[in-house]
Parts: sequence; C-alpha cells; structure tokens
Amino acid sequence: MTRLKTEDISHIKASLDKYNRDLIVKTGATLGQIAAYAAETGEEKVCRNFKVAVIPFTCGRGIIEGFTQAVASITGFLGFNSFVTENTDAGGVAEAVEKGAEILMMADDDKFVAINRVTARVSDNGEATGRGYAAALDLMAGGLRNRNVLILGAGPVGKGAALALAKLGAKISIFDIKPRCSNRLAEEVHEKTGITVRTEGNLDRALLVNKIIYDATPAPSFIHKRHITPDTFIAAPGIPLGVDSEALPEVADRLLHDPLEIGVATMIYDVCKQA
Ligand code: PYL
Repeated sequence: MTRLKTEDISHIKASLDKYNRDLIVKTGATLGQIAAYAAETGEEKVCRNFKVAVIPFTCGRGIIEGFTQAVASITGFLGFNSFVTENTDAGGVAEAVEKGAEILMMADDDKFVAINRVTARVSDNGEATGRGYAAALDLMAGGLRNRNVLILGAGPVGKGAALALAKLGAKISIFDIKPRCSNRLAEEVHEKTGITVRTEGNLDRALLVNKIIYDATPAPSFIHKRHITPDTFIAAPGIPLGVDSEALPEVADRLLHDPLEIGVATMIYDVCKQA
C-alpha cells in the first residue's frame, strides 16, 4: 500500500458532493450504496447513532497532514457524527473513549483499521478497499458474473478484491510482478471459495486481452492507450494511478479511482451495520 501524501487527500472534503455525483453517473449508486453493497447490508441497516473518532498516530513515518481530517470528512459525509481527536496515539484513544466514541479509526504505517468498541467488529482498510471496489466495479460494468476480470497485484487490496470478485461470480485471472504471489493468491482463493483462478505471466498480453481490469498495484502509468477499448472498465483504488495520461481520456468515464473514499466508506459500514 503506497503511503499517501497530503496533496493526495487535501481535496477530499471539498469534493465529496461532486465525487458522489460522479459515482452515481458511473455506477448508478452513491458512495453509501456502494459501501452497503460491499458490506452486504442495506443503507437502512447501518446504525448512524455510533460516534466516530479518528485518531492521529505519530509512530513510524508519522502523521500525514490532513489524513485523519479526510477520513472524518468521509464518515461525516455518510451521516456519522465524526471528529478527529486533539490528542494522538494512546492519548487519542483515551480521548475518543472519554468522549463517547463507539467507533475508533486509526492508521500506522502498515494498518488502517476501524474498530467498533461495542460490537468488537473490526475492518481493515486494505481488505475493505478491495471489496468496496469490487462492488463498485460490479455495478459500473453491469454485473461481473461469468465475465473475465484481470486483477493486477496480489497484495492486501488484490486479495480483498479476488475474494469479493469470486463471490460475485467473476472469472478471475491474476498478475503479480512476483509469480509466486499470483500463485499463492490463486491457491488461497481456491481454498476459500472453491473457484479456480488463472494466473497471468505476461502483463502486456493480459492487458490487451482483458476488458475488465482491477489495478491493485502501487505502480504508476503502466496502462497505456493501446490497452484501452470502448469496452474497457478499470477499478483503480489508491495512489498512484496505473492508467497513464494518454490512456486516461479514453477510459475516464469507465474508471473508478480515489485515494480513500470507497475504502473508508466500506470500513465504516462494515463496523456499523446491524448484525
Ligand atoms: C491508509 C492509506 C491508504 C493508502 N495508503 C495508506 C497510507 O498512507 N498509510 C499510512 C497512513 C499513516 C497515517 C498517519 C496519521 O496521520 O495518523 N499515521
């Protein structure tokens, strides 16, 4: 998971309304409806009485200016009473509990989690992002059952995507720059779902053959104009964007891409949905 920069997220709060309208045009669903679909619940079954605290963590490479504020703006946009704690780290956790927050959200360099203190539900950003984008791609492409989907990247997001896409009935192939990682993910998907997943060895060929592409890699600008056709759909969670600047105009209206929104929305619905 590439570490976000302030400039990747500083626009989020001001652009959530436009981002949501863009999602409706592309998928027919709002950010909340996509999160509900990914969390396998209904918007009406998500408890918005829970208070959300987002806690800055200074460990490792430290605070990303604007990160906790961006997260709180997304959960606030979805109707949750949300705040960023004044204190960081352990002090921030204590402050969150003292201020009556049931939902705690925090990120160090390796993990970004949402925790429901009341129900003990936990959601991890990597897996939730993978599942949230799979749900959005299913809606944007008009259903993925029995359709070929190429997953690029066998990390936490790619794994979340593969398991979610298998559940949606897609015919999955996986490419990772390390073939052993592709093979390991294919084995894990088969063990957990019984579905056989193909592995791809040649990236360029895979991009030319597949029309539905899920870019779960941290690589920039490797999807080129020659890979794009009018039937191409791309899900591209996170930063940087794998689609290069020449290809972007060719697929912009069939591309899902954001630094945080769908992942955070899926996380908060995961931990606030009624049993
Ligand atoms: C969770 C994001 C999604 C993509 N990359 C992940 C990332 O940037 N992780 C690091 C987050 C650090 C946050 C910092 C703070 O401001 O609290 N500890």
